Amino acid sequence: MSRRTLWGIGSARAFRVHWALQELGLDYQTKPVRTRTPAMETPEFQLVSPRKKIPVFEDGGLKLFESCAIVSYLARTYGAGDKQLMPIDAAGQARCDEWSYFVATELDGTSLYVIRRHGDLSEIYGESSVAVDCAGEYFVRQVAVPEAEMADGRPYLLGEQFTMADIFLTTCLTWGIRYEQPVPELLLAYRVRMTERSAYKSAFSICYPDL
Ligand SMILES: N[C@@H](CCC(=O)N[C@@H](CS)C(=O)NCC(=O)O)C(=O)O
Repeated sequence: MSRRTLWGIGSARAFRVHWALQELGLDYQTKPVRTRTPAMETPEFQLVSPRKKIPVFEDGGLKLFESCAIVSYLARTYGAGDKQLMPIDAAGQARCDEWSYFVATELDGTSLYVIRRHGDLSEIYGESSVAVDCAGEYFVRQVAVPEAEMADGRPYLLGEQFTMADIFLTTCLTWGIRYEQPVPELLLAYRVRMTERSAYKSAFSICYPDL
């Protein structure tokens, strides 16, 4: 049995961790807990995740929440040889963090999750078409930032190297498409390239077994 366990399937945040694990070639076991299902109510899950959120990742005695922090941990702990999810130099790592935080805060937290909270989850968080519309407008403005960065034709967000920032950006682009947000052509093509990676496909089949 692996020392690593990932709790969570069927969500973009959980998918980030599955994808990172696959990119790094790490073995792990998956606990197929989906959000807002009875699997979240079991004593077993509530012991692991009192905040009732996925993903949760366990590595031996270490337990981590927050998809981006988990992926960052994996990158820093297990990146080696040709399996790296961030640059090895300090400046490159700072740039990678910069883009990762940008995507996590500006695209995920401030745009897409606001649309979700006050749209699909309005029964819990309150219905607000104003919040949904404003968050959509904000998404359009913010997604233009990585579009401008990649206008020089670079294959990845940081340039020539695939990093965890690509994992975060790709998951937010997929989410944006699902929410019928206007994603720029350049980023649509980039997203298709990312989804062709074999690690992406392996992660997808684990995280979305019904699709
Ligand atoms: N910022 C967290 C968000 C975690 C999160 O909200 N997960 C959702 C599924 S994508 C969840 O478990 N929601 C259950 C709930 O809020 O009740 C992360 O990136 O891991």
